Formats: sequence, structure tokens, C-alpha cells
Amino acid sequence: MSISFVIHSLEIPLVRPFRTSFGSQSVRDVVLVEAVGDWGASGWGECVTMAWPGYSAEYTRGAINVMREFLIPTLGPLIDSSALNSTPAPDSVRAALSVMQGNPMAKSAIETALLDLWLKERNLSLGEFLGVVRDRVDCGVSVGIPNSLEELITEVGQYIDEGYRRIKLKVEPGWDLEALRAVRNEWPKILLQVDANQAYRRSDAEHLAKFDEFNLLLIEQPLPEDDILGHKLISSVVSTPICLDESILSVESAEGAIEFGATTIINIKPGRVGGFLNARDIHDLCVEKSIPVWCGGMLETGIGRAANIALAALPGFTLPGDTSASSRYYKEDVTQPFVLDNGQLHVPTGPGIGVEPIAENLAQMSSATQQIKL
Ligand code: SMG
Ligand code: MG
Repeated sequence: MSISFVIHSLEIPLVRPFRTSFGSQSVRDVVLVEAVGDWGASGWGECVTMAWPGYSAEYTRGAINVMREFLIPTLGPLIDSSALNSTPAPDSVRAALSVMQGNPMAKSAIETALLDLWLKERNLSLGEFLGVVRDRVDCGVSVGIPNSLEELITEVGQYIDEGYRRIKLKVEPGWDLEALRAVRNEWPKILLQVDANQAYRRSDAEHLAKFDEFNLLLIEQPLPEDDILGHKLISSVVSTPICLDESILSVESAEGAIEFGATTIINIKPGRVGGFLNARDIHDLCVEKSIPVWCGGMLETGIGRAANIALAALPGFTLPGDTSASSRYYKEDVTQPFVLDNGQLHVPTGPGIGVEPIAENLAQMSSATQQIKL
């Protein structure tokens, strides 16, 4: 048998610019990986890199390069040795990719495309495979850094009216206490949290302690990714729970951060941890350690979103995720849009990730397509 891969590069305008402590974007450059089986079916995965290495070291052009030159070729022997009309098992794909270091977002996209194909062969949904315990998930929304407090209040008000169950404000030095005060004055009771994307330093501990008066669910990734000790120090000064995002790259790093006392809540993103198998393993660890988790987002199209929603329906995902409706990001999605239903999204039930790109939208959004034959 053979499987070939197609890397689709897309450009989709965002409904509004999204600014974080590490930069701003108004167009999402999306990479979709398609695994094409020679029996006609395709599996899909989304590579969640940004165009530049601001969120993490990975970035889109580098991810495409590593997929083409190393990750896809390294799967050749595994795919060749698979039985006729059969996609290699998810565990064997993870093991084969693990001989290469780093690049979790690129690995996740390839692993998910093959997982989607493997599940379709078995007529199983990703949700069934992962072991979901609910058919819809609570949704939050991540609010970028706007130009003014007025804009902030308008945007948050719109999301609350749409039914989002939790608001997350992006913060950075110079855009934090005032923004929090403005939102809390307007909505004293909403579930509210912040995300700094590594913008503070250990010396900001006393400043971060001032966030405590706003009754936040959590402070996400205040310090640099590798500053595990710093996060522990901060949590001895700040009462609001510290939640790690960028620092958690594997089951081992999650266990280390939990045991060390650097985090009491974890944001799980399949792309950041190298795929859905690792994401599920981190979830299982956190359930065992009584650490609440929630599903992060990377401005995914419907392809990545569908799979994230299945993950978010596992039992340990007890906090609303950054799993927003398609309309939060895009006027038009590459799949059928995900629509908020009373602050929730429905877990897809079809085979595999449960969604496919709409051919017309894919063609219209596509900026480049690369075929990779093994
Ligand atoms: O998908 O709704 C989304 C974005 C959520 O804030 C979000 N993601 O650090 O959690 C995070 C950021 C990373 C992407 S920012 C461009
Ligand atoms: Mg984050």
C-alpha cells in the first residue's frame, strides 16, 4: 500500500487583528496536512504554527520544511510495512516520529492526518477513540490586546452576548490592571482569566500579586517557557492559580512542573505537545494528580477545532477551553462552521475528526500546495 501527503498552505483573514504580548496578526497562515490513502480516502491534520517564532520556537515555513525533509520521509518504512489498505497504528506513528527532536506542531499535524485516516478505516470517531464523556463542551474566548479600553469593553460585551462561558484577556506589562479593572467593573461575576504569553519576569511577582483582587480563574504562562523555578516563586507570592501553557511540552514536563509546584492548572494544546496521543496522556496524568485541564487554541480552522473539541470532551477538561466558534476567527471557515449553541460546541460524531474541508473554500483560500510521495 502507499500513502502520499499533500501540504496545503492557506491564508485566511481574521475577523479582527489578534494582538498578544508577542505580536499581532490579521491573516492566519494555515497549514493543513492531508494523508491520501491509495484506496481513495484522505485524513486531515492542522499544523498550528504561527508565521514567526513568537509563541514558541516553531514557525510555519520551518514546520513545512521539517515535515517535507525529515518527518514524512522518516515514516516511509512504517507505511511500506503496513498491511494492504491499512494505515499504520497511531502508536507506531508517534514512535516513528519521536526519533526526531522537537517540532511538536509539525509532528502533531502529520500524526493527526494519519490518525484521521486510520479512524475512518475503522468507522470510529476521534471522540470514541479518545474516550469522551460528553457530547458538547463549554467554550471560552480569548480576547487580544485592543487599542483602547472602550474597544475592549465592546469586544468582551459582544462575546458575552454571544454566550461565551469564560473570557480570557491577553495581558502584557502596561496592559493589565486597568484592563482587568474595566472588565470586572462591568461584569463582576463572569469567569475571567488572563494570558501573558511569557511577557513578565520573576521581578514582577509583586505586580502580578495585584491581579489577585480581580478574582481570576488563573494566570496563564506569566514567565518564559523555560523558567519553571520562576513560576514556582511567583505562585508563592500570588494567590491566583498559575496555569502553564508554553512550558508544558510532554507528559514528563507536565509531571515535573506539577510535582515541583510550578503549576496547578494546565492548558493542553495537541499541537504544542506533539499530537492527540500525548495530549491524552497529559490529560490522564492530570486526572491522576487532580490537576484541572482545559483545551487551548491556536486560531485553528474547523479542521483543528473539530479535533480539539473531541479532546475537550474528556473527563479532566473541567474548565472552558479556547474552543470558540468559527465566527470568532473567520468570516468563512474551511469546513462547515462551528456554531456556538448556548455557550457550547457539539463534539463531532462522524468518522475520524468528523469534518472535511469544503473543496471550494480550500481552493479559494489556498496559496500553495505541495505533494510529497514516499
Ligand atoms: O484559538 O482562540 C484561539 C486562540 C487562543 O489565546 C489563544 N492562544 O497562548 O493560548 C495562547 C494563544 C496562542 C496563540 S496566539 C496567536
Ligand atoms: Mg496561552
